[in-house]
This record gives sequence, structure tokens and C-alpha cells, in this order.
Amino acid sequence: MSNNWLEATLYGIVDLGYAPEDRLPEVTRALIAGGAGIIQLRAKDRTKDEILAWAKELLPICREADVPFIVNDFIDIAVAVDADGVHLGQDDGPLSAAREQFNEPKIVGRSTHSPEQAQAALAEGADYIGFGPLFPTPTKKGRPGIGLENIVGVQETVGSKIPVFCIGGIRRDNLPEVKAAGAQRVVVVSDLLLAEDIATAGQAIISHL
Ligand code: 3NM
Repeated sequence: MSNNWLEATLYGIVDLGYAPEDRLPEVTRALIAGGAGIIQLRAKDRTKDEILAWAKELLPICREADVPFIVNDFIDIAVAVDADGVHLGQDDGPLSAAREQFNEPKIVGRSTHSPEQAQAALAEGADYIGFGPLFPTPTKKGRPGIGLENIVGVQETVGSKIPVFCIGGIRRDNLPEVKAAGAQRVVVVSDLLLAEDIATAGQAIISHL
């Protein structure tokens, strides 16, 4: 895997809350065609057997496109399929523990919800962070929006070292506002996955960043 993903401005998530499970390869290809430079499989409340099977199905699609394939939450599944990395939340343990389970360097990302958490993830050795949710979002229920005011600061401090992907409630229609607040890279889940044409929607997002 190359380091091209470090330039990614759009992070695509194949989220089983929106993507129909019989169309995951198609959705993955469309996200990549839309310009997603890194792809994550996210399947909340699904069995590990299901997630393992989907990961095996999607990994080769990402490999062929030289786009890293990241598994959300489950280090063991990421290791089992030889994914390109894992994404962990605040409660998913130290990043070093995840890194130790891979027998070669892999991408380890962390969700962060405040500037302090963003700094801590950098200090802990995260390869990238998610920063959000900027706005409340049904995709991640029960979390307040953190707003736009800290993006510039996190972008300058953390974003000069590792990619910072703003996330949470970002849509094509509020992207100008998010960009004006300093975001350089974004994760867009529902607005992309529910778009009539995912690839075209992805390209539109990238062209406005
Ligand atoms: N993580 P949408 S917000 C998966 O802040 C996720 O860590 C978040 O989905 C975080 O683009 C979020 O549909 C949901 O709002 C993003």
C-alpha cells in the first residue's frame, strides 16, 4: 500500500446503517470513483462473522484501487483479513495495543470529540483522527455537535502532523460553511450513501474542499 492516502480529502465509510448489504462492493467502488482516498467498513450491531465476510469481500476492491481499507472497531477482524488498518473510538483501548496485534505497520485511526482528545490521539501515535461530530447526526446518535469553532486550532496543531478528518452531519449543502471554518478533509456518511449517484456526489464534495 502506498502513502497516497495521506493526501485524501474525502474519507468514505461503507456504513451498514445506510448501504444495503447486498450492494457493498458496488457502494465501495462508487465511493472510490467519487474520490474517497481511504475507506472504512462500519457495521454497528452486526455479528463479527458478518463483518468478517464483508471485510473479505471489500478488501480486494480497495487494494486494486490502492485505497486503504480500514475496519471500524474490530482489531481482530482487521488482523484476520490483513486489512490496511483499524479505526478506534475513545473507549477502544490504547492505540499501541492495536498496533502490536498487526505484524507489520498499519494505519491506526482514532475518533476524537474535542481539541484535547485530538492532541492526545496525536501524542498516542494515531496515523489520522476523526474530529467531530461537528453537527448532531442520526449516524452517531446521542452525541452533541461540537460545532465549528475548534476546527482551525486542531487543523493547525494536529493537522500539520497527521490528517484530520472532520466528521458528523457534514453534507453537500453545509460543506461551504464547514470549509470556511477551516476543514480541509471530511468524512461524509449519510449524505453520500443516500445520494442518487454516490460517485458524482463524492466528486462534488471534493471539488468544494
Ligand atoms: N463518527 P454522517 S460522527 C461515524 O464524531 C461517526 O466520531 C463520528 O455520519 C464522530 O456523515 C459519525 O451521516 C457519523 O453524519 C458520521
